[in-house]
Amino acid sequence: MPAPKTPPATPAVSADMVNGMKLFPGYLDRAAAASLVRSMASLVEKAPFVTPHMPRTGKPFSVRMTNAGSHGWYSDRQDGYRYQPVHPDTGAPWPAIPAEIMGLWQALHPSAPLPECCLINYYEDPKARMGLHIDADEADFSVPILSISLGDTALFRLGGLTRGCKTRSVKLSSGDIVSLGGNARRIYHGIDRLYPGTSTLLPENGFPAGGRLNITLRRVT
Ligand code: MD3
Ligand code: FE
Repeated sequence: MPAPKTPPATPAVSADMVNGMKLFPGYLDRAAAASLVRSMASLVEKAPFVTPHMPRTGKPFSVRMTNAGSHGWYSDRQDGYRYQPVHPDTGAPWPAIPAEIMGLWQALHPSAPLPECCLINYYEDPKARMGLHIDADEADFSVPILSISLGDTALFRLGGLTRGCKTRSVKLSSGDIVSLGGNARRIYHGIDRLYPGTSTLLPENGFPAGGRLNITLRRVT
């Protein structure tokens, strides 16, 4: 998939929604999105999806996850949220971040240090969701996060810097990319629900029909 070499002068629609959140609706066309799904399918052969669990309570996430890169995010009851260099079940280092994904980072975040984590969230269950949280396990909040949505549309909720802040909702569809820098990097956010049947991107190479993949790229250290 040929990623653009330079950031688009005028992003598809970039609304600077909250300070530092830029949405690029439909940044990936169908062919580019399908290519990413295929590269996720081959990654999952080396690093199968795992179910994270909440610290202390041990409640399972409804979303399954895997990673690429030197630092993979995981959580279990015993040791809680963390980045670790190896897959929790296989003990093998996470696979390298695919070149086409690195290309998207370089196109959209040209002056940022390279990402060390490519976290893949798989919403296979149509009821899968992700509660309101902040991403706080990274050392440097000045580096933006990049998020790529593939498959069924999801309802993304964004709040403010504290849990009690007002929230608003945005739908994220297949091929949409969101960059989260500045204040947006620190906001509460989550996925309230999926809209099953809104995308025909899946099935594709090894993935069953339906569901949603979200890829986030992060600098960890
Ligand atoms: C705002 N993932 O993996 S992507 C996550 O769709 C996560 O799977 C959601 O929240 C998903 O942590 C939302 C958009 C996103 C990603 C990271 C953020 C928004 C963010 C980090 C800080 C602020
Ligand atoms: Fe998050």
